[in-house]
Amino acid sequence: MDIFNRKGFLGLAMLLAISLVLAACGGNDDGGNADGGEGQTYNWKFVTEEVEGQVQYEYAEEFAKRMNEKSDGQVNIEVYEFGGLGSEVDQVEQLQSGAVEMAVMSPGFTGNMVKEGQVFALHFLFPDSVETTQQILTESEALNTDLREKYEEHSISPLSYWTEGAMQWTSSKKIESPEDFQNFKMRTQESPLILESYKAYGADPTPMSWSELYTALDRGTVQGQENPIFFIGDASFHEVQDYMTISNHNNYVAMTTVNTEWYDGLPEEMQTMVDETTQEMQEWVFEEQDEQNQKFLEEIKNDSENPTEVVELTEEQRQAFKDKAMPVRDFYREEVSTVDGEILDKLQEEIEAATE
Ligand code: 6CS
Repeated sequence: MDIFNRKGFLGLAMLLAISLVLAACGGNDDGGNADGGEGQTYNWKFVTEEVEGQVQYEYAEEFAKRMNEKSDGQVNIEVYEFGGLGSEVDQVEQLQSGAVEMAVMSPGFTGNMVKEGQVFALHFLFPDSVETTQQILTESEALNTDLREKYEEHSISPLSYWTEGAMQWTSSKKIESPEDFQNFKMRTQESPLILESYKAYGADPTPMSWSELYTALDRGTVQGQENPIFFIGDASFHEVQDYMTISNHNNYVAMTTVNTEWYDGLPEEMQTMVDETTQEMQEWVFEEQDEQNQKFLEEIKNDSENPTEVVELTEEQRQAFKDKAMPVRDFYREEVSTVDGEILDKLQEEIEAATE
């Protein structure tokens, strides 16, 4: 499914959709925080960084369905798939301005603003078990209290953090050791620390929106990228790559976010309903990503028209990457963090406690 190859069409669709949304925002809408009386209806916009069928989009649809049912039809959430409202970074701005009330957001697109949020860029920080990672993301005080406060300084409230699965590398040449990354043109998201993590392996990282990635891989503008398996398969990146290294070097973390001022102004019962639904969705999204990641691994392996060699790393090979990745944590503490690495320290303690 390579919808983003049709760039001209996408650009036009983006402009049209942005104008429609902005027009809607200009009206006297019942976006949410009126008095909350009987009969009050709520129409919210929920934007995602993925398209129909992919985990974030399906998450938002399920969230919308549950809120509508619980509120007996009072809450109507319109879900926007990626592309309709601009780039991932445009979407961050739309949430901050209140043009949309809710967004699934990846910390990889907020790193220039919320420095601490770059903690998710650190390789080999979370445990190998995706299930334990999800448990940590759900329960962590470092993330759900301390990091949340950092985001709220920018009008973004992360109500939850969840994994879309372990990330793997796809590439046009075989990647088995940090040496294979020498001068390798790697596509990444925007956060400076993601770039730093790849520079630590010797690679030459380039930030880019995923809407341009298929074409960039196809043309060799970049030689590789990282993502969970479901995303690699659904976006067809494997069609234009020769290898997929099962590196499990990091988990893809997404956040369910709301505009802080809008959320604070919601009637109490609506806020509670949003919070409860967000918590319920943690289990739902774990199952969803797990199912999709397993399904697409089989599809990629069985796609004989577009063969991809799946490279399994030995523990020794993974260790070589870990050795290069560890100094990036000091870089985070000393050069990135505004609180001397306190959030990372606390998170590491929580990870240790969860994996003991
Ligand atoms: O690689 C990316 O940028 C995209 N990957 C995922 C799994 N979700 C959305 C994001 O923009």
